[in-house]
Amino acid sequence: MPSKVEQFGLFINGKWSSPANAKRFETVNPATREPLASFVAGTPADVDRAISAAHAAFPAWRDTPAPKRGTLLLEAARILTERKSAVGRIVTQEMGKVISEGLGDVQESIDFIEYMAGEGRRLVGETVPSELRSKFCLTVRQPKGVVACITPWNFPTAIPNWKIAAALITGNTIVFKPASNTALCAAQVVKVYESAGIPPGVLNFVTGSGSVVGTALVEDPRIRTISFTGGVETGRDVYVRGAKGLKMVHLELGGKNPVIVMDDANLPLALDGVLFGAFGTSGQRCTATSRLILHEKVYSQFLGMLTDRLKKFTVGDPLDPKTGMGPVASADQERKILEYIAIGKKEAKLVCGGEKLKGGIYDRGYFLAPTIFETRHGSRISKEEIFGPVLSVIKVADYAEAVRVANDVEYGLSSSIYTRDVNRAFRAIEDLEAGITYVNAPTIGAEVHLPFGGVKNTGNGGREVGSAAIEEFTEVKTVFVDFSDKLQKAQIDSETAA
Ligand code: UN1
Repeated sequence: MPSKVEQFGLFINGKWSSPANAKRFETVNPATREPLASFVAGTPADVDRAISAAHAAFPAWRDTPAPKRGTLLLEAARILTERKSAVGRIVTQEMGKVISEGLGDVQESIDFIEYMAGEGRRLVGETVPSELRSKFCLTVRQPKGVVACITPWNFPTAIPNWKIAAALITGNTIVFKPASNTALCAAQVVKVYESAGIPPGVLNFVTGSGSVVGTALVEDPRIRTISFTGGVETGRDVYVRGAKGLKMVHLELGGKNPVIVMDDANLPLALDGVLFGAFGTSGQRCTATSRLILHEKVYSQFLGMLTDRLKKFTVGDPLDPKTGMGPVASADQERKILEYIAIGKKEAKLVCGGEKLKGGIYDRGYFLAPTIFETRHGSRISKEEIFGPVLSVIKVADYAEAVRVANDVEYGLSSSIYTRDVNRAFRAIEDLEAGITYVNAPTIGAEVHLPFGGVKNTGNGGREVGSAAIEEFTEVKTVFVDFSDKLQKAQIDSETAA
């Protein structure tokens, strides 16, 4: 039966079109299970056409002055600002995060596009003295060529824009493959750049599965850089495949982010932070607070405060501004999280939640109760990434134990400490093994003009957004200009250059 939802094609070389006899898939509202839009399940041939278009568009885009590329980005930011409420609503409908966060996702996109537009007038290199006379030494930044941006569903406009805006300002052309379950959000991103006047072939959009579209992209020799955000297993596979072609692979993967609440913390402040960090976006942020490491002196008191507040916490329609938490993003997510909850029930003490919600609107969507376990460090739920609204609470005797527990996981993305002791706060900044540390704030909410990324299995050492975005998408060229009109030999003539 033909579906009534809007049918999207692929966006290749400046045109939306559907290949003949294309297989299709639909995205679904996780709060209602209603279909939202239909997309092409791309094939290796589609990927090939997209890469060819990007390849052909590259020389002219590379040679467009960066400030002019910046003007296009500013226009994209302006258009997205105009569309903010409509796109924010689509984010909430397709991904399930509450509407304030859906709008926040779009605002994060706008902020970053504007920031990158300004980079068009910077893209700074280095200028350093030469060891010889009449000689300049400097560096310039050049684009990498055709880049692949492979993005997740949890920040379905922001993370695509983190990659696209940075790749564009630096002069690269792009093939963009979004997560399948938030393809409508991704299509909104593409439409913004289309409306801003992006030249044909500079940004291409291919929907479809990771195993087909993702693999074809990662293995094509014309792609020199891959920027991937997603799960650890897929990330490792992308890295290995990319390595064979000696590609640069940027990875942003999982987290098991701790909040440490010390005995001298402002407890009401910490309570707000832990709730937002653990249950914002239904816990489906790479930066979500999944571990609460509580000092024993405030353990019972704080746990009591947390459970009291959770009784008033509303789970429901994410479009209703009063809702605290929406559904999880998909049936697949619901299944995986429930599996972890079952593990938790065996190895830990359930404090609250721990179930799929039933009755009324809950029966139509993927609604889980916000869940808290008291557990010991070392249990599976305290160490493995769950990516859902599940918080593990771990009791510690002192700061040293808190840091030991915080660091003893395979990930290192975000981290936080609540304390009023300034020395301890700075000590924690040094001690916590993570790419991001917050003091007296939750583990979520990074701003886009600072680098984002993590240590250990969170990635392979790269950072994105902030100034790091420029590193991600450029090659550095070192330039020596000798205006002495004679052969000067570095290392050899330099001793006598005086
Ligand atoms: C993510 O979870 O993958 O810092 C991104 C934050 C957001 C971005 C999260 N600005 O929570």
